[in-house]
Amino acid sequence: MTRDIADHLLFETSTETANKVGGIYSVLKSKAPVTIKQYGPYNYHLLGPLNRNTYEMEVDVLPFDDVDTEGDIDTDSDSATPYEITTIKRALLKMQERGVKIVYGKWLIDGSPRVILFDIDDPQLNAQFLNEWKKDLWEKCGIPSPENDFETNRAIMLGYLVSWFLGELCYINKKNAIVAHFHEWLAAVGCPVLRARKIDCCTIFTTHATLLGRYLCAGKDKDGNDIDFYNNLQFFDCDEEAGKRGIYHRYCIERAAAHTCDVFTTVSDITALEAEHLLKRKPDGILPNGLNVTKFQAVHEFQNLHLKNKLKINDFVKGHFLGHLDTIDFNNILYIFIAGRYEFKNKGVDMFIESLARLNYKLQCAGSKITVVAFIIMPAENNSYNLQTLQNQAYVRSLEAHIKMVCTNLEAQLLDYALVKHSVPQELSSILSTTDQISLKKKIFKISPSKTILPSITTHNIPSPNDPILSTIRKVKLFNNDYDRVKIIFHPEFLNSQNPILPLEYEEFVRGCHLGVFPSYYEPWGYTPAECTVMGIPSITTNLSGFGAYMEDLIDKEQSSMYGIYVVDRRMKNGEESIEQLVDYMEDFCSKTTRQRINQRNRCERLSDLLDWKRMGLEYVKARNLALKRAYPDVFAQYLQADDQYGTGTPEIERVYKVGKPFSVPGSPRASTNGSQTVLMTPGDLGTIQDANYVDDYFHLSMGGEEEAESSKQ
Ligand code: U2F
Ligand code: UDP
Ligand code: G6P
Repeated sequence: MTRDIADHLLFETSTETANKVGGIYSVLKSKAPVTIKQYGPYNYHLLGPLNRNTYEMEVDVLPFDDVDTEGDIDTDSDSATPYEITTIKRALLKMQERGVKIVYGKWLIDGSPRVILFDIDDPQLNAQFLNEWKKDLWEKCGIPSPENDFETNRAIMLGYLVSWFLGELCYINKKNAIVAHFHEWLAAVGCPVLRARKIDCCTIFTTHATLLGRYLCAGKDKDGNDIDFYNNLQFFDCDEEAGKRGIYHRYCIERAAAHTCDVFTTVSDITALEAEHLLKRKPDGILPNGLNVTKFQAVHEFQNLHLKNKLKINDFVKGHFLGHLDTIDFNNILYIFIAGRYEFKNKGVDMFIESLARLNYKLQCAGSKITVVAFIIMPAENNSYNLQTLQNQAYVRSLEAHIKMVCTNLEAQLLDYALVKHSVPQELSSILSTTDQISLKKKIFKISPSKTILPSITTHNIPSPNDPILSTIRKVKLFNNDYDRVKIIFHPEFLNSQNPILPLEYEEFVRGCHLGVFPSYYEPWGYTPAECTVMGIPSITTNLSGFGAYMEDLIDKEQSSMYGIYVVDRRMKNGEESIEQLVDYMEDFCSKTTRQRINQRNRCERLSDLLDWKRMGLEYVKARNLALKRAYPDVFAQYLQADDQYGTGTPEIERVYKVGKPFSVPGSPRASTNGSQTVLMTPGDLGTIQDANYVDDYFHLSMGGEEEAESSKQ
């Protein structure tokens, strides 16, 4: 059947549609404005499971029973309800008739994309369909699913509901081609099911990490040693490894999706390499994660925001280190942090703590006057704030309020003194009333805690005696002693402005800090350092993170530290060498003057455009084109011939996308893969979406040793 590929409909499916869980929520939400710009309000929909507790805060619900269910549909685009929307609503109504509960509406985010949320937890629906669908998945696709894996059951429910919907839609809508894009295995059951049912649509599967990769990286081998993941990628017996970890059936879903989709992609080269070995299909290209840069853009204001938020962090530090403030110089203080999900080894927290201990030693030996306060912001099990933290903050806040009150009295008394005596008072006591003196003394006396109690390492009570972060801090003896130049604070919860001790949104906190440190071992992309960059805050990442490798490719090595992008080599160096490099970077950062830090922040913020969806989104456009080309090769070829007036081999469906402003290559960030040639490229040219991905080398990703270096010289 001939469908209109230029006027196609796009459906993106994810468990994080209008449902904040993890990084994919950030991808979909920040990408929405550029996708809507390309598709308009009617051709783009996001699908996902209904979160009954939160959807009302996320979605402006719209009716879908306001269309006729019978008769011809008006294809005139000017009609009250566009053809696309009428066909979608009819498909939803068909499902509703059979008992499926659906929420249709606009996601309350920039771009307002339309969402379709299926109530996959509805007990009645589960009773009616789950077993039937599990049986079907086994019979048609050979994918097993155990009785009580709740997460897999939900994935199956979502996959079958999405397939059902797209099947209905294909039957009702004969005009538009349909592109179905699935994110992560949890949302990807639809891929094999649509293929098995031969539904007339094309599919894309993007994996944001592989299941097995995450498990293997975080785990130990049979002798209790850390697994050397990247050097053994090609040797893992995937079925066996998945089986040992009890995730065989989940792995089957992921692998089936990778093999049955028309276009298979990941978020970075490093994950592409991993997927090739663990899922046994070489991805067709990379869809790197962008950011909605305008959201963060503060133009020249970002420097002021840094200062404003730093002062708020100062307030917290004054409370936290109460009784020890004589050892901290607030003109010589640096705030560094690590943040994200608590994956001790994968996020490189082990390396972070070890390098902090070494930095502490180096700063002490050098007699440095600097105090580095290192924050670890990672959600961990806790029993709320500890008493010391709350008390200290309360003392400082109450003293602050009292001093404000005394100062108001002081103003009047100073005026009287100046008028009467025609001079400046030599002693504060000559203008401070006795009552104020006594009350102030009482306050100060109350808040002089014992010097012998060290400032707490954590802000909360952490019940686990074996918490990996605390155990490692104990091991390296970073106890916040007065003589320590590096202090450490573990905040086992994400931040928000209602926080009683550090009342800042995460974004404000980042702006107030000096350096983000993310020495990840397993990080398919890594939003945290990217967010730092667009806020003009320097960061340290690794070449094992998608973001780090991406930036390493765009900025000359010698210049990247000047831009505040430090990339630790965890790929070719051993652990010890990587830690030393990390320490060197931090030491280098500590030696900077205020002026140098201001300059570095300016340069860093200038890199924002490299991370904007306006640029990154082009890869999504290419992936969709490739999917359409593979599904409808003849239509695509005709289209290409008719439309290729520029001789670029690119049909109009790609060119309709307009990049907001021209991408001009800045001073350092370069547009070549080895520094020798300069070509204008889009992000995915690093591993660009290709029709046939036959090349042996992993795009530009250097995993080889000297041999590779030699060949690149020739
Ligand atoms: C991959 O990340 P994931 O989506 O697998 O990671 P998650 O744990 O699902 O995501 C972390 C997110 O959790 C959010 C927080 C992050 O966006 O905002 N969050 C929260 O705000 N509050 C909570 O209580 C708990 C979580 C991959 F590993 C990354 O490298 C990629 O960047 C990402 C996107 O491609 O996919
Ligand atoms: N983050 C947050 N609050 C915090 C700390 C972190 O919302 O207190 C967010 C941060 O903005 C980023 C995400 O957590 O978007 C971490 O994403 P990343 O891609 O770095 O890693 P993931 O957790 O997805 O593997
Ligand atoms: C921003 C402000 C400056 C301030 C500086 C402090 O740039 O605009 O007024 O001096 O921050 O920088 P620092 O790196 O020392 O926190």
